[in-house]
Amino acid sequence: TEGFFQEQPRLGNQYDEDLYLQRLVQGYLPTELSQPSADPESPVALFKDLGAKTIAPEVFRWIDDAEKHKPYVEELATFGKPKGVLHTSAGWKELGKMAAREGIIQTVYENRYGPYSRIVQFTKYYIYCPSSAIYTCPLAMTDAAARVLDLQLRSSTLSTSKRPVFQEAFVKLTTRDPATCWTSGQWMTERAGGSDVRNSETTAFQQSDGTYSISGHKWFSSATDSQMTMLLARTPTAAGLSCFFAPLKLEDGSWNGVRIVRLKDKLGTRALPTAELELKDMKGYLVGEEGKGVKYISTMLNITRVHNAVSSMSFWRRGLAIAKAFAKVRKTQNKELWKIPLHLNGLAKLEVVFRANMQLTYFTVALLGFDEHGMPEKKAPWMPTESGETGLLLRVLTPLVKMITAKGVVNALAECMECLGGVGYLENEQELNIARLYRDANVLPIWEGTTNVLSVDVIRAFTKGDSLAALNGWVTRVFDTQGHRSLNEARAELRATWGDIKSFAESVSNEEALAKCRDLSFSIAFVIMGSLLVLDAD
Ligand code: MFK
Ligand code: FAD
Repeated sequence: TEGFFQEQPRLGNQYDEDLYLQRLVQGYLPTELSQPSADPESPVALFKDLGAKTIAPEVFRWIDDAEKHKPYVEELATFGKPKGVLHTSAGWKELGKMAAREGIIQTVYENRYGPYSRIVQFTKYYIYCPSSAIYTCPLAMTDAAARVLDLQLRSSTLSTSKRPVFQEAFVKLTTRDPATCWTSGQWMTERAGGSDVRNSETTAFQQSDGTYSISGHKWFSSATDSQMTMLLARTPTAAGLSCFFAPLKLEDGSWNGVRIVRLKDKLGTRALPTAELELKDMKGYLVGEEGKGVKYISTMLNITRVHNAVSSMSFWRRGLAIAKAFAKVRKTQNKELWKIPLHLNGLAKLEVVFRANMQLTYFTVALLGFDEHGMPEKKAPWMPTESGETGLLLRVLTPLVKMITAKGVVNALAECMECLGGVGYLENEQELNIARLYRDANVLPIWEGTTNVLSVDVIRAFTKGDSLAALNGWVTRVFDTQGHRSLNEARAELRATWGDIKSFAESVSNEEALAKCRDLSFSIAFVIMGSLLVLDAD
């Protein structure tokens, strides 16, 4: 009780403190949406409000509860009857209700901000995410499932029997009412493979009423407390896998042919009920065309991969926020840490790389919004010229941004931990707990496609479409923009690097490209980041 006690570092409002986020909001939203306004529903007012809520003591208590009370399965009833009830913590549930109330996903589907809906939504998601105990995992899949169902509902070929089923699910995935809202799972991975799902063993047989009976084994299911899922299974009449929608529970509340074999014991994401599942006669509904399941589920993947990128950036930012708060109060050699150039240099380097990654992330998020909601009328220099270009750029940016931000955040959080010295390695109060963020961040490069798999996807985007040509068009336009003279050297360097990358990508055999695609993808990502930073500096 005596002697020296370190002054407590404190986090401030997570929007007000995040100067680079504010710059991106100014840069990627039009003036009418990016200005502070008295309207409490204006984007900036919403960001500020969430910036305060996300660090409220009760939110940290919910995270703590969610982390300390891991999910468990009550296998049997008192007299031995199989029960299989999945229990999650009160804190986890509260974090989910908060997400619904704040419209962390719903904002996109409410479409108040037109082409900019994704920027507004993902800014909210970014502010909420580091305080979510990774509730953002089910939220990501909820968003992606809503998108798949929305596209199905817009299709004139959707059968009249499936329409009300998909409509009900879509409404529940997109409502803000915490009492009735749903989340969704996404089941692809099986024992035979997660990156390559071609040897999947789950089967689906059509029933007389048009629905399917699905049986098999799913090796990883993260959102096991969700009300529905999208999954892949094999039908007897198609070579490729098919995609299905299935509720997890039947109307009487019993499982829809699902048995939790076990919950996974994981390094992190402790609050998330990741399970291994056995399916027996699960009732499902075919999504889209039979045998084209990978294509339909790719729509999901392309949304969840953007979520993964924004999650990475939000963890990175929280790590930096904690490291900076600490540097303000911790003294060594009788000076606050931030006044020591060596320590400050370390923080500055982390901040610069963070900013480059944020640019790539916001660019991708903006294009996703344009792809879904249409191109804005007013053009800015970073924007594609038309929707075709947007789609092609987005196709290649999505795997790129997921892989590079996920790799970056793991390293960045290790650095942020070290910035706190020994305390960085401890399980601190949640406000300062980099350990939780670090544990959770390590899954970000693995799920939703590993780094290798995503770099193979970059090559797929190049060989199966015109993404390389579109990228070349965009990059060349940026280099040709007449900007500030002081940036000409950076432009010339980027142009030369891009020239090398492009001629390599165009000249190599597919086999050689596949062997080298990881380095190639990182180089491409660096050029795009550099180009965006130059545009921003102009
Ligand atoms: C908090 C953070 C948020 C995230 C939370 C997530 C929680 C965790 C959830 C999971 O981890 S879910 C499981 C995630 N699993 C993966 O990401 C799988 C990784 N593997 C791949 O991505 C493979 O590339 C893939 C399984 C898609 C490859 O399968 P195939 O059977 O070899 O696909 P193929 O034959 O190359 O392509 C089939 C069709 O899909 C083609 O179209 P066509 O039929 O028209 O020719 C492809 O062009 C198309 N396709 C494949 N990938 C695509 C795509 N289309 C668009 N975008 C893509 N990314
Ligand atoms: P493998 O595919 O066997 O990969 C092993 C190694 O081989 C990796 O390093 C990979 O990069 C490399 N590799 C694979 N293919 C290639 C290639 N073509 N070229 C070069 N290298 C290659 N899945 C779901 O479906 N739903 C979920 O909800 C879900 N939740 C998860 C939650 C957690 C916490 C975790 C850890 C995983 C979850 N997964 C989920 C599974 C996850 O998506 C897979 O683990 C991941 O896609 C990798 O698949 P795999 O484990 O089969 O590894």
